[in-house]
Amino acid sequence: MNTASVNRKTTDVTSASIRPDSAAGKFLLAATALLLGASTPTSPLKEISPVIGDTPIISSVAESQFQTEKKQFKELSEIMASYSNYETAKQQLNEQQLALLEKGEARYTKTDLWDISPYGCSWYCGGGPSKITASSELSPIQDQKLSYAAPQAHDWSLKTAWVEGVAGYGIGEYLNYKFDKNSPPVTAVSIYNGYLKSEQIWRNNARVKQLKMYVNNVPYAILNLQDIMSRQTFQLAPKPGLQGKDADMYIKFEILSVYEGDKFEDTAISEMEFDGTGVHCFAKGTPVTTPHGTKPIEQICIGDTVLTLNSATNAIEAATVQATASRKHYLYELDFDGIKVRATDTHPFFYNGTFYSVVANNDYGVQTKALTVGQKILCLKDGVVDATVLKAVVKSETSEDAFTITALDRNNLFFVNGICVMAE
Ligand SMILES: [Ca+2]
Repeated sequence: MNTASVNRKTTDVTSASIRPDSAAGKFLLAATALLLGASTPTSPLKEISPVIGDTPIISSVAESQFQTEKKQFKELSEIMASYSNYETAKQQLNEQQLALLEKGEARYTKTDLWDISPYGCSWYCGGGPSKITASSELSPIQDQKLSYAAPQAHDWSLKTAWVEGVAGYGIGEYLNYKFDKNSPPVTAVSIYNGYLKSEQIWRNNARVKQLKMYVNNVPYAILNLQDIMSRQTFQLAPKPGLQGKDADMYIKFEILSVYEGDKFEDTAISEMEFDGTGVHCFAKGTPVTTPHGTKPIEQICIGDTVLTLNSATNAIEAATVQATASRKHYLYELDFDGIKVRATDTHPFFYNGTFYSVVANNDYGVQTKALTVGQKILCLKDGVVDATVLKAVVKSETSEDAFTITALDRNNLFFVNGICVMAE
């Protein structure tokens, strides 16, 4: 039975003057509801569990040590800058200074321990939400100048949080993230649950147990959060990811249930960060290996066939391109024993089951190791899988158009200038 005939029957019921609160009326209404349900079957929403990441250290002792080391690092940077040669400068340092240098700018250019802003080139170079709103916000406490507004859940600081502003635990309240049309696709979200300003504040306020996620107001999934301070990453969609191609896209997170706070009926989220595809690229003109020779990467289109590596069997297999992307980027020139590839600093290169990139990262669901001079990387030589060695890395000073393949129908490794890289 289709919906039209059900609707007609509903009309018949009313015209027959059977009162809906009579026994016959209740039976007919129930039967109609069953028929309506049967004509539009709905499958239960998928539930997603998180991958647990780093746990932030937010004690006052750790913060004081961080600020001391930050000051020492600044002094160290000034010493290093006074030498024209980096390696010569390093020889002047003691063990403690070398350790400090190792941790480097990624750590000590941050404001404080709660600062989780990305270092180097991340998905946010070309992507990210353009506006964040909430159904309600807790009013700022007088004289404290603290804000609990929606953007506090996306300001790269765990010291700030969005807190819902209704009576009770805020069941049904939501955060809504806007992604402009054609913003790079979203594949994952990482959530810091609760108000992480201090352990005490975290315990006193409520944390989220379940979030209902909507894409453009259509229910999409249930996110099951754990009651922990660690980063919780939810894989939302396979590559290439969620994107508003013809219009802006909205991803909404509604509170379904909570872990109660010790002191307050206020539910908080310190941070929600997104990740995705389409922003890690290669320079224009980079040759991609296909079954019929090479093709410049900017000319690669959806439906094209390229050669890929099956990492399980080491076989070379043809695969179809399913998505591509282009952005402006600062690139690094990597010299593989005379073969040059210009790529973004986090783009993964492959060797024997491990990924490497100039800046080690976990942007693709795989942890990459630092790609340093001397590292072997797989390559294709005369149709045979071989290895080459990285001889030099040079950073370019200007931002330029860059391109990549973001999804293939099989395997996730292809070849640029013969060098084996991950599809992203
Ligand atoms: Ca925050």
